[in-house]
Amino acid sequence: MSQSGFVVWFTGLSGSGKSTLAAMLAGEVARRGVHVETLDGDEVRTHLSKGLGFSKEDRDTNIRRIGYVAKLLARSGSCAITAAISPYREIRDEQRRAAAGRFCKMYCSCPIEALSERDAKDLYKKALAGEIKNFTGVSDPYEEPLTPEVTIESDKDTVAEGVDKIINRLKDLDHL
Ligand code: ADX
Repeated sequence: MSQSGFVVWFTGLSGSGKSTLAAMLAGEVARRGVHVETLDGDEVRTHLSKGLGFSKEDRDTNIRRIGYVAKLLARSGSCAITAAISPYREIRDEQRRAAAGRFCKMYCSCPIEALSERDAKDLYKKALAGEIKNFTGVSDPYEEPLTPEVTIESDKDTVAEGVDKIINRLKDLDHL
């Protein structure tokens, strides 16, 4: 097992399982004796990124802040898990470069139809009705990752299967 820290970066649409997987993964990583911190999108927006909206500019600022903190955590030996939509490829790639390669991208892939059906927070319903503007996947872009380390198919994989896939990949990459 490598001694240095690393970033596990989740990306995917709202409701695609990022936060759930991140929380489960954090438990598994901690169980292996590695210090872990999680930067969850919804939570970050209540303090570190309080006041930011969902324009491209604000989203980029949000992602750069998350990436900056994650990089510092990884540098000091932690596993930093992030779970924000992070819809833009260029900014995600910028965060990968900043983490000097110690960066693993997890893509939570889920068809928009499945997300709209589940829609626990009624966000897709409101977005489709035009009540929420610039909603990712409905009226705002989501750029799929081209080379994620792991793709979790959130409408097919169980949470346990998703976490297993991630843990195995992190072991292959010598992070765990
Ligand atoms: S990101 O684009 O900047 O990475 P982030 O993950 O922080 O997004 O926040 C996404 C969460 O904010 C969603 O899960 C949803 O609950 C809420 N939200 C509110 N408005 C929007 C919107 N226009 N687009 C996407 N998510 C939104």
